[in-house]
Amino acid sequence: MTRTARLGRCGVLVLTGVLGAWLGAATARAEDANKADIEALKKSLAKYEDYTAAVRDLYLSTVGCVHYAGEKIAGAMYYPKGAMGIHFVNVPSVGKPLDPMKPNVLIYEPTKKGLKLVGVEWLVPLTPDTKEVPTLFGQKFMGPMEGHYPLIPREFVHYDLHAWLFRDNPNGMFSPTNPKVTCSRADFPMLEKPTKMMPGPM
Ligand SMILES: [Cu+2]
Repeated sequence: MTRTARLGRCGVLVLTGVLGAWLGAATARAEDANKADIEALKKSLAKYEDYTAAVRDLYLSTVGCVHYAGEKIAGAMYYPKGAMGIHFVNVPSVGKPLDPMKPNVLIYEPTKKGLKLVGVEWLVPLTPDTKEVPTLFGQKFMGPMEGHYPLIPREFVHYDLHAWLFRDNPNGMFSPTNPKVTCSRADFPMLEKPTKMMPGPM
């Protein structure tokens, strides 16, 4: 190897190292920013620990406590075994621009002590104007998929993102189901089939 070639390779290695460190720092900064945003969001939603406050703000119960068996079906979403709980949907906000501080759905788990706020969800309908997959807190939404029948019409093709802000999830904060949440105390448990995926924007 000539001296210049050796120096050149060395230079590339140094450059790669510098770029790597810079990208690493940028990622860490983005993660910190997301963490701060998530903390702010949790604070602003704490009032909904009382579900009647949620109802007054038009987050209305969809009654069924949704859970999944963890089956894998070709062409359908994969939901790890676990529950989503009872969705309280704020219908007027669905289809409006995505607001990280105002999730479209609050999720409650029926417990011995009543309904416990465990998570939130954002819904983005698929429209002819959709150019790309929505993201929030550095997370890509799941979908597009059909509406979650029978509580939501199949025609409601959408993307969604769950965040388990108020209950640890061993599968990660943004996993769609939470194995630590259960519908065993629900009056209306609803075992749902994985939702069918739909074609998205090119
Ligand atoms: Cu959900």
